[in-house]
Amino acid sequence: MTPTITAFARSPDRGRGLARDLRVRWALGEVGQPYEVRLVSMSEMKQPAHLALHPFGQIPTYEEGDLALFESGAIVLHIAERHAGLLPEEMNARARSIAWMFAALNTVEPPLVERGMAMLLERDKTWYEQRQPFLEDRARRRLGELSNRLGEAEWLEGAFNAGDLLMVAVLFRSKGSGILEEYPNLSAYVARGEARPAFKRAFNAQLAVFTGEPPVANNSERPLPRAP
Ligand code: GTB
Repeated sequence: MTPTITAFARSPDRGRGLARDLRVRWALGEVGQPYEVRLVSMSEMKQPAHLALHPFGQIPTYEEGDLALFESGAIVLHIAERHAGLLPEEMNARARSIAWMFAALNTVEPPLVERGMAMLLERDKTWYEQRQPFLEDRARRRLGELSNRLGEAEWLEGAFNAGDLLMVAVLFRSKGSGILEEYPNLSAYVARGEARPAFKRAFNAQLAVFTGEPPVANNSERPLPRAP
């Protein structure tokens, strides 16, 4: 059964990879699973039909038969568990890959998001100048620790897996903000993720929502018509 995901009808970043449907599209692409996309507006996301799928009125969601999921991490884990290619077979290696998935979402993403949100939304606040150095330090500490662990390795835990997919997706959102570029091995790690054909297809498909052009390299994706 072809799953359906939801994505922004008009993403504030104009489809440049910040919205979290990117990681779900990427995971589906890595395992070769075609998918449909239902685009939702900001107001539709807060209506009962969408809230039934996502209690917090957000994207992405994932529907497959009678299964409905929210939270990008849970969705990527579901995809990785149901298809070969994103988690190692050996149980200990599999557990470590899942640990990296949690690390990406619970340990690395929060300080990066907090820093980014403050830069975006709080610049005119009286506390901004005082608070920002703390947020910068927290983000740098996490990136430094991750950079030390990755070292010169290509991926975090052996071959590319769902842990790398989520970590690269998290780091990618800070690309160009200056802080990621302070860690050349992390920049190179993100570049390796971006070079994967499934990442490119996912990125192009998200961008195509904004430009209105059909996705170049993902013929399996057919945006569904919007509800009247
Ligand atoms: N923990 C959830 C997950 O991982 O799935 C978080 C989901 C989430 O944050 N969704 C955001 C959303 O629906 C879109 S991704 N927001 C609407 C709302 O909460 O009302 C975050 C995002 C997307 C695009 C930008 N941008 O373009 O600047 C910034 C952040």
